[in-house]
This record gives sequence, structure tokens and C-alpha cells, in this order.
Amino acid sequence: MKPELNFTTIEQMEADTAKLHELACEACTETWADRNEKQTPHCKFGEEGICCRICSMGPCRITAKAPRGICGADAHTIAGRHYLRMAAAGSAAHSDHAREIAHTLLATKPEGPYIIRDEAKLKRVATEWDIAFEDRDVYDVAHDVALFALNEFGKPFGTQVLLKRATKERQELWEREEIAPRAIDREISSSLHMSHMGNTADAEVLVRQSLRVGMADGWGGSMIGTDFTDIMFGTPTARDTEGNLGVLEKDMVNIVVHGHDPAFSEMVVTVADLPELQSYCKSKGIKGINLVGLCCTANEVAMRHGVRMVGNFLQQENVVLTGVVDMMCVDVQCIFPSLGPLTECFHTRFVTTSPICRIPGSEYIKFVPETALEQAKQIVKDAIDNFANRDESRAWIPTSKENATVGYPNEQIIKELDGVTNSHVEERGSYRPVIDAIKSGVLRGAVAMVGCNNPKVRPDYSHIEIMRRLLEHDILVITTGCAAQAATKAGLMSKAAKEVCGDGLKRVCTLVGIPPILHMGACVDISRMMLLASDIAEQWEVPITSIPVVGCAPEWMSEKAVAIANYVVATGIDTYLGIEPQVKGSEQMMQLITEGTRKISGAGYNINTDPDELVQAIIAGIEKKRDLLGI
Ligand code: SF4
Ligand code: MSK
Repeated sequence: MKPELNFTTIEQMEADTAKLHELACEACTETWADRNEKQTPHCKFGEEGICCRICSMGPCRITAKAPRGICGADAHTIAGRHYLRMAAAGSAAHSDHAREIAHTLLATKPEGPYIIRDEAKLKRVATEWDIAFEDRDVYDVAHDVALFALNEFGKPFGTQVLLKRATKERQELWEREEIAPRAIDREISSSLHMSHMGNTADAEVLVRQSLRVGMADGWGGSMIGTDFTDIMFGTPTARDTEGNLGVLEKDMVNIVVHGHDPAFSEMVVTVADLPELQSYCKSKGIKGINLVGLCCTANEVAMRHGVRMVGNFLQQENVVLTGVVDMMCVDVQCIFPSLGPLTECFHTRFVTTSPICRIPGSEYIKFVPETALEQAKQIVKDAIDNFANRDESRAWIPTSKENATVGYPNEQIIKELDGVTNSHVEERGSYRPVIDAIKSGVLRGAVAMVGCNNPKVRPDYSHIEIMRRLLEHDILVITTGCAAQAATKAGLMSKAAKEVCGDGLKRVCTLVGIPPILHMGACVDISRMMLLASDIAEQWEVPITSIPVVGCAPEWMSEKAVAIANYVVATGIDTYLGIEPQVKGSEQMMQLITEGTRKISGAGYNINTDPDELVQAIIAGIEKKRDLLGI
């Protein structure tokens, strides 16, 4: 019998949400839950991916009576084209974020505001790309590295340079199967071209291109974005923090940073600590500044600074509904347009900062590297000034919050493993201790839990329930994105969570001093997971498809998730989905994404909307891989 730990339960989280939603009603505004009710049941044609509106002869909907659109496209073509377009949009989002980061790297200079913090990583990347490092000014190197990466977006010939980080087996397979991505922009635009009216109608070809455009993200844009973020803001290290709505403070100025691009949030973190702003805050009789993160920005700033995480995707309205948020400032991706009208019902200032994400009801401050520091100062000052406008009678902060230890990129995992390696026997700087623990059965395997939350299922429940069951089965969990925050809210990312684990995983956590769920970052950092799995396969000397490591996105919602799922599968890692991709109206597409890709990359999706059945399938999948390895 496992000890009952006093972690926040899903029921407590739901009670907090219900109370906040009541407050929304009192404020005469609405939430995602109200809109979800009005949108349910969803349009069947849209849900099954068999409504086409890519030309003005349509829209065409597939039914038994009308099995083809006006041009003759059938359900398989329509669902396949839609699926490819989702993957392309996801790849575009991650990769455009990465392009911005590359431009920020190009703008680094010794006097700031953007500087180089991880020279060792810069040197590693420069060396990998044959860019001279020794005896050169570090900023000259950084600019050459940035320009080299920017070329990866549009180069006319060749494939992505970072594919060379994969195992030889994968590199050869990607070439042979013609899914090695060329320039990032080329794959995105080819995907739109192929799915344009009158082009590719063969679903198998559309799925193959989905893998390729996904790869342009995972082994292109996202990987560049992650590396450059580490170079400028520091490779994360393990640190303690807290998460959930209880991190908001009644007596302090609450500033929420939300989105994905750390070039923005890092500046706000930097200035919030400046003595001039701290004393300005005190001069107003306010206790201090409480900066918190939301969605993937939360992951970025928690991993590098220990900034507390106020919540994940479906909590973005909840934080405003507490009535104590003085400033909500956002950059790109996963921002609800509802924040415009919602913040108008409260005193909260809502600031958008990117031309990529303009929202009615927000104040727009175009964030640029040259003036970033001053702009961030202005945002913090505005938040301080806005504190006085708070209506205390409408303030209610739930008390729920949990401890978490975050910040386990690949470098940190290796460092922790080195700490327990007996240097006489084991090689240092490798994943060998993990491989040995998996081989001996102390650990059964590992699952990468990723993705958003989604009202199509009970939000956060699937994440938390699946993670708990995996831990009980001695399966190590690595996590990113909003899944990481679901784990945090449930206490599962704290070191104390080892008590809910099976004996083997508990032993590993005690020995190494880690939590059983390792936080690897934002959704763009799933590229770290690809390198982790590749390096484990290489050091184990087996194909990546053999290792008992799988991916799981039980509550995914965004197009980025479609791009991610495609590059994870192309990398040879089975992926378990708790939300159905919108292709169900085509049997051929369902077959292609669950089985067909196995013939190409050796991996595919396993889809099940019941979290209980999904976790059983994951455990069975891991055990099957163990059997095949004879361990
Ligand atoms: Fe209809 Fe074909 Fe046009 Fe799609 S491309 S809207 S199926 S005519
Ligand atoms: S923020 S993509 S809801 S993980 Fe990356 Fe969360 Fe999903 Fe957005």
C-alpha cells in the first residue's frame, strides 16, 4: 500500500476552476467552459476531417450520398491534405519562433541586453558547423552561428544540418525514405503546395510529407530554437519552484508572462529584479513584485530562474478571474483571444508584444531587441501603477500550489547520473546508468509526456492519472509543455513524489536525488527528448525503435502537436494519443497514421481516448519492447 501523500487532487483543482468560473459569471463574462458547451457537439465533418474548403468550388463535405468533392477528391485526400496542413502550420509556428531566436542571437552584444551566457554550448554548436571558435571574439562567433542557422530556413540545396546528431541508422533511413527535411521553409511551403487544390491526392504521399515537415521542426527549427535559447539565457539546471494558482500573491504586484518566446520573458525577469523597480514598487507602499509564468513561458523561466508557474493552457482565463493579476503580457502561441474581452472586465492590463500575435482588447507594444530592456521596464512599471486599480472585493486566490524541482535538460540528466557513477567501473558523461537500470528491470522504460490540455477530455486528469500509473510501474517520465505543469500541480514533479513510485523507480530517485518526473522544458524542447532517445539508442547499440521509450500526448490540441507527433514517429518512437487526430472520416488515413508509418519509420500512433486504456497500452507497448530485446 503506497502512503497517501497530501498532494493537490484533481477534484481540488476542479473545485478551484468551478469557483473561478462562477466569478466569471458574476462579472458577466464567459470562459472556455461556457464556449465549449455551446460548441458541443462539434461539427461531425470537421471532427472527422472530411470537410474541404481549400477552393471556392467548395466547401465540399463527404457523405454516403456524396463520396467525392466537386473536383473528385475523396475522404482520404481531404483528410490527408488537412492533416498535412496542420503539421505544416505546427512546424511553421515552432520554426518561426526559432527564427526569431536566431535573429536575437544575431543581435547579441557584450553590452546587452542580449548576451552570451553559455559559451561552452556556443563552442559545441560552432564546432559542429565548422565555424572557427578559438582566438575569436565570442560575439563574432555567435553572429556567424546565427547566420548559419538562418540559412537552414531557406537554403536551396541539401538537408537539415542537425540530422547529423541522429543515429546513423536513422540518417540512412530518412535519406532512403526521402523524408530527410530540406530547408525548413521549403518543407512548409512544399506541404502547402502539395495540399493545394489540384495537387497530391494520394493519402500515403500526404502522410509521408507530414513526417518530413514534422522533421523540419523537430530536427530543424525546434532544435535550433532550443540550442540558441540555452546559449543566450543559459542551459537550465535543476532548481526548486512552485506551481498552480496559489503562487499569486494578494499583497504583491502580480505580473504574468505567457506564451513561448523567451527573448521577451527573459527581459521581464531581468528587470523585475532591478533595484530601481523594486524601490518604485516600495514607494507605492506595495510589498513587492511577483512575476509568474503561464504555459510554455512558465517552463522557460522556471527552468532558468525558478520563477513560479501559475498554470497551464486552460488556466489562462482562471488567472485573470482571480482579480489580482495586474499585468498579463504575452508573446506568441496558445494565447486565447478571449483574454481581450476578459481583461476588460477586470483591472488587468493585457499587453501583446509580437506582430505575430495581435489581439483585439490588448495594448500592443512591439518588442524589439534594441529597446527590449526599456520596454520590459515600462511593462513592469505599468503593472506597479495598475496595482492601485485592483478591486479587493473581487479578489480570490485559490490556495492550491505544490513544490516542484525543474530543469533537467540532457546536460543536467548526465550531470546527475555522473554524481552516482562509480568512476572505477562506469564511464562518465553517458546515459549508461539509466540503460543498465532499464536492462536490469529496476526501471521498465521511459515515457515522454507532452502536450496541452483539452476540454475534449477531463482537463489535466489524463495527464495526472497516466503519469501516476507509469510511476507505479517503475517507468520514468520525462515531460515538457503543459503536461509538465499538470505534473507540477499534482505534486508529481517534486522529489517527495518518489513515494508514489514503484520500488525500482523510488530507488533510482533516492540514489540520484531526482524527482520521478524530469522536466525538460517547453514544447519546443521536445527536440531535447529526440537527442536523449538517440543517444540512449547509440550507447545501447540498438536501433532507436527497440528501446523501451515512447511518447504520449493525452490531451494535445495544437497544430504544433501534430508537427511534433510526426517528428517523434519519424524518429522511430511510438506515440500514444488521447485525442483523435481529425482524420477519422478516412479509414485509409487512420490506417496510415497508426500502421502505415511503421513501414516507413518503424513507429506509429496508438490512439485511445480512455486514459485508463491508454496507459495500459503504453505499459504493454513498453513490455513488448523489453521482450523483443530479451530483457
Ligand atoms: Fe471541393 Fe475539391 Fe475544392 Fe476541396 S478542392 S473544396 S473537395 S472542389
Ligand atoms: S503551451 S502548445 S498548450 S503544451 Fe506550449 Fe501548452 Fe500545448 Fe501550448
